[in-house]
Amino acid sequence: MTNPSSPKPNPHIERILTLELVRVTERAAVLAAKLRGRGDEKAADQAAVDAMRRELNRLAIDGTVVIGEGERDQAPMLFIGEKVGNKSGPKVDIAVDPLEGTTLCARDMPGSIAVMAMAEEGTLLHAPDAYMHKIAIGPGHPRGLVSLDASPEDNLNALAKAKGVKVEDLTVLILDRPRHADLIATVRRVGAAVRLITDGDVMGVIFTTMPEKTGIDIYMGIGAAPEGVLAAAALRCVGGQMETRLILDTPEQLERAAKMGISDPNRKYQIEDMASGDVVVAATGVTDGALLSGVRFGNSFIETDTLVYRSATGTVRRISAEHRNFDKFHLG
Ligand code: VTB
Ligand code: MG
Ligand code: MG
Repeated sequence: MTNPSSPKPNPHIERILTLELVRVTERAAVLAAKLRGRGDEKAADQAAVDAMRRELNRLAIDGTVVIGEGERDQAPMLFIGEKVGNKSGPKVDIAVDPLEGTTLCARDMPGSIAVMAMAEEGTLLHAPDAYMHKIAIGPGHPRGLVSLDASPEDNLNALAKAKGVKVEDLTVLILDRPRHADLIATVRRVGAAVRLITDGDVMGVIFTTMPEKTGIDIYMGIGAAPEGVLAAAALRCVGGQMETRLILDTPEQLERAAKMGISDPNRKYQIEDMASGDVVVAATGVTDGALLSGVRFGNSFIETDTLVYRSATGTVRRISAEHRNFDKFHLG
């Protein structure tokens, strides 16, 4: 018999928190967007961090930042290990990138977002601030169709076959970095197209989940590890595939990673190794992008555009909001 006075805790992160997450990324996005195109990455980032922290601390959660702005000494706010929330709710892990694509925002270029994930305690990979090999595709394909251990050529052939198209019809998203020169040349030699982005690979990975809207079939290359976990959490909600491997090549990096619980530096991570539990992810556009519009400042209201993912049900919601109470944004 169940005792009605002591209900079992809900195994899923309470549904109501999904909308709370949206509020958090909306506020961060609005504050960052105020500083779009001003050439000041730091100011925009700081505005987003302040807003996100302020909103997080209002939530009925007992949260711990596991992916944040860095370690306590370098990051005054939203540092790894920082407690957030008003402690009256479930114990959760929090992963944040208050302004993903600071340079995009400072230059008012497409693709910057405010993004966060909230998960059951202990279920998000504590990724060190290091680089990571990443490969990702959207849902609807057999597990292992593409892999970090296969050559780009084999991966592209396998994906083309699975999609019933020619390799020439595929577009690969890659961060525009000198380290990717060989990869880019290989992809083009094999026949696929390459779309380069200057920053913002959380959204870049998410692009693979909606190829009909974004034109992106697969993400490849090396990006930051914290961003990898945020993207993995979103992909997990819709059944996308992603493999990653950390790049830890200095003794300091290895030591740091060990401190964060990473015993095998060469381990290949699947999505479930990065986000294993119940997770909710929200991303709000700061500047315009293929999937999210940037913040619009009108005379009577501010508009935001958010995607919010929930693993428990696989639901993706797009929340377009008109905000009329400007006071809550502390726009100054
Ligand atoms: C990416 C991207 C980020 O860093 O992870 C990238 O998502 C990788 O690092 O927006 P480098 O810039 O050092 O190559 C960003 O571009 C910046 O955080
Ligand atoms: Mg950031
Ligand atoms: Mg970032």
